[in-house]
Amino acid sequence: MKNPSPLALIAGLAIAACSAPATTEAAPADTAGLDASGAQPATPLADAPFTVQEIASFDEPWAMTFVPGTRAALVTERSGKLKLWHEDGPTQDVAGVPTVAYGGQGGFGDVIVAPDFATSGTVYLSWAEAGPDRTYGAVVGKAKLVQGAAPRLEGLQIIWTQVPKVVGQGHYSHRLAFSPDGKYLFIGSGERQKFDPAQDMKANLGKILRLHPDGSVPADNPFASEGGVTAQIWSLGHRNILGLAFDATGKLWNQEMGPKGGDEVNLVEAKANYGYPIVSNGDHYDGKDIPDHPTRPEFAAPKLWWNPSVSPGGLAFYGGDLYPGWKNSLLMGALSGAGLVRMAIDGDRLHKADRWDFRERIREVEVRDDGSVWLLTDGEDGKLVKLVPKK
Ligand SMILES: [Ca+2]
Ligand SMILES: [Ca+2]
Repeated sequence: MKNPSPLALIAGLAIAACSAPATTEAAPADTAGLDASGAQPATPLADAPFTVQEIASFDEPWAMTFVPGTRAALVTERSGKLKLWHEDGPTQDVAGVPTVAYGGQGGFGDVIVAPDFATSGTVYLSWAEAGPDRTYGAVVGKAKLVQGAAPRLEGLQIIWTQVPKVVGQGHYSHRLAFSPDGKYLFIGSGERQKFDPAQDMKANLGKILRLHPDGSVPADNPFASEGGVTAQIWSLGHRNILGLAFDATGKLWNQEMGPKGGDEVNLVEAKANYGYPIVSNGDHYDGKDIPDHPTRPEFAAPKLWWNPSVSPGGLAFYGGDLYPGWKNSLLMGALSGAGLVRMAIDGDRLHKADRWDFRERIREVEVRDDGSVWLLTDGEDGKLVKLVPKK
């Protein structure tokens, strides 16, 4: 940093305030100040309220979802396999999966179940697809999961495509989430490491999209009247969205891998522009400055950000009872940050609450309906692990 930023000044004031005589009440956490921005020290696992139980191994696992009504989970492996893991039996390969463009950051992406899974068996998947002339783009498909001795996908149908496909295999995002009412599918679409598409209304890159479950565009989308892929857009100015999660009040949160020092968690609102690449509280990896959010208040600012970066992987809402102190939190994996981050939701605000040092890159976070927390670690020998509360 060449010049002291307004944030550094705020941080200085906050430190000065800390050395003042103690008051009876802790200062409220402020999302515009230190609580929102700076480094978050990690707690050793020995001091965490859980132990970590290793359950299974996968090859470059990327995403998972528990299968309702079973003791099983679907796990995507980036090179193109879909696994059906069973708590009480051997893991199965699921047949009928699409061909994925494995390379760079791409391959198999997210997997979620449809709101009507109990009757339809429908699952949604995202993956990277090759186009002409070395171009690539993410797609989203839906299919029926047939379980049993030879599990398979039936009737796989692509319902959404990144437009345009571009050269390069970075920043697909392709994270998926259904609204709590089950009426809308939200898709995180990365800016494909091309910066400007995040502000281009003729591209659906660097955006969060809102569709009907069949892929059609809801008539009340904020840009519906403009047609084309513009009509899909719910919010814009995003970079590489690697987590989407609804909380108990129906608010949608996203995390995104920022540039250097600019990883963000945002409260996602219709029509909002989150400012990338015009503003970021981080800067480009080559050292080039990106003006910070306070310089352009017309862009929606992150609720929290991390400098140094933690490189987010996965995002889940915690509303369970197994860890009463965690009720109404967001849990986020950290890749370079090698741990698990907990954020406490406070209305429209968010506070950094815990960060545990796993010494492992965490790619995915999932909460089971019994309130247990499960993680996928990243890489060729990725592990499915379960957090077990300490007595
Ligand atoms: Ca998941
Ligand atoms: Ca900046």
